[in-house]
Amino acid sequence: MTVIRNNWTKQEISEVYHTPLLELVYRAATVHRENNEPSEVQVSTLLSIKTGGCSEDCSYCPQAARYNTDLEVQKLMDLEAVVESAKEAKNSGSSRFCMGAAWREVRDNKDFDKVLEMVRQVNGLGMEVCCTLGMLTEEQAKKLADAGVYAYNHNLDTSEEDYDRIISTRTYQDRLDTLENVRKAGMTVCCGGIVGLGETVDDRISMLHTLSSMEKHPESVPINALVPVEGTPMENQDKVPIWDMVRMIATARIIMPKSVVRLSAGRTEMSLTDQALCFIAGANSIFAGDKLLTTPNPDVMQDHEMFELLGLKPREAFKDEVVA
Ligand code: SAM
Ligand code: DTB
Ligand code: SF4
Repeated sequence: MTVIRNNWTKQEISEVYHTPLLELVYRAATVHRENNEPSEVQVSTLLSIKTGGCSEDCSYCPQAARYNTDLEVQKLMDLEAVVESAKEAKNSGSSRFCMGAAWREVRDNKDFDKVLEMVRQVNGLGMEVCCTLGMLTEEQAKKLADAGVYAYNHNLDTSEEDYDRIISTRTYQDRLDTLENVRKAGMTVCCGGIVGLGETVDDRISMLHTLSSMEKHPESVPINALVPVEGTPMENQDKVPIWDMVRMIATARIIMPKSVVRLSAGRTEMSLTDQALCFIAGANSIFAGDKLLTTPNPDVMQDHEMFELLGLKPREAFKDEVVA
């Protein structure tokens, strides 16, 4: 049985990351088989419940108010429309429903109360409810947990050293504090980052080091390939080579053997073969649905066909209730 370690050094992670590619994939696939059911893939659907107009300056994000992106700002959605959307997601095979808001942080107001009601109702459908609403206080985290939030997504995005280049309106420590509040409230943690922001390989290793050094590994680790959006400072970034995604996923799988590693944003730019390689390397989750938050994602039928072709099956909800 694989031992779960929280003391991986940067040097060790770097050695894993730089292993010759096929050897790395083989090793990750082995760790994956020892710790997870390799044909099971967790399927999550995202919904942007409040879109655009965000005060932050995250340089990759189409929802930041300060960038001139072609995005229609929308106020918080109505409860009924959100529940309807969750039902559709469930019917198309998703076990997790993730509600995202373009907020810097949660404020204690009517909108938050409305989100809490959304959480209660989606939870009532028997889905794992996930939220990503920005920074949280301990009290707000508790309220979300009490309403039935199963997972909270809050990404590190890049390394601590690289953070200021990407975002200036909050600190890395702010991020870690929210993650701590999420843990204290008893929600599971969904935390990962983005590849393709112009970071160095050392930044990637440093981010993986922060994740794997957490007292408890995040239950979900989303690995996003940057979706370059016109109008953002990252609009001209080169496409992430598939080999970099494979290395990130394989390394995450080896150092966090039991976490769900999500092949997140960027799948529209990947072939089925590319995605298959990511699943072999230990990815065991995707976002399904024609849209991520604001950018396109492969359509549901295409993903059904991919699952059929590769012999993958969607994982049922709450399978990991007992986390090691
Ligand atoms: N506002 C909240 C926050 O920042 O935590 C929640 C929503 S925010 C859009 C969630 C995450 O989406 C970001 O942390 C980032 O990792 C990811 N993301 C945003 N724009 C992206 C892009 N263009 N490409 C890839 N990932 C992106
Ligand atoms: C995560 O790691 N990726 C998702 C989710 N968590 C919230 C968001 C991806 C967003 C991609 C850009 C967009 O669609 O706006
Ligand atoms: Fe706002 Fe989140 Fe986008 Fe940053 S990533 S600009 S906090 S919506």
